Amino acid sequence: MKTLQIFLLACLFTIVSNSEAVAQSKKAETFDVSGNCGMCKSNIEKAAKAAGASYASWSADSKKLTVKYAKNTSAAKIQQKIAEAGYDNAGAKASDEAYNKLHGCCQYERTLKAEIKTAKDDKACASGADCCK
Ligand SMILES: [Cu+2]
Repeated sequence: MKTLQIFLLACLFTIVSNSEAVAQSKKAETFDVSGNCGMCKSNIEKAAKAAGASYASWSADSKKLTVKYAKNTSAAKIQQKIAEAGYDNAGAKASDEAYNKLHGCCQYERTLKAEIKTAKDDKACASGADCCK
């Protein structure tokens, strides 16, 4: 009888510690990702999942992406992948090349980039903006 009790206790312990490990290995994060439309939503979520996120949901209204991921990836990796898909986000900027590849309706205003860049931005100055003076 005592052996059975120990066995059951061991089982219970294993179940509890396993579920704790699962809970700890899953992280959820929400950050800004620029974009316009439903096509952007699908591109952004696809990129996040390609980077290893188990869950990705982007809102066109709030421009925020919520991801869930385990130890196989990180927020930085996910943000990098989204930038590679052409979308500026809180952790990484898209290259002009990636941005230009986006469908016309998806070429969002790059306000997030403007915030990150300094006043020395060549392109902004070429337009004769005040930052040149
Ligand atoms: Cu779009």
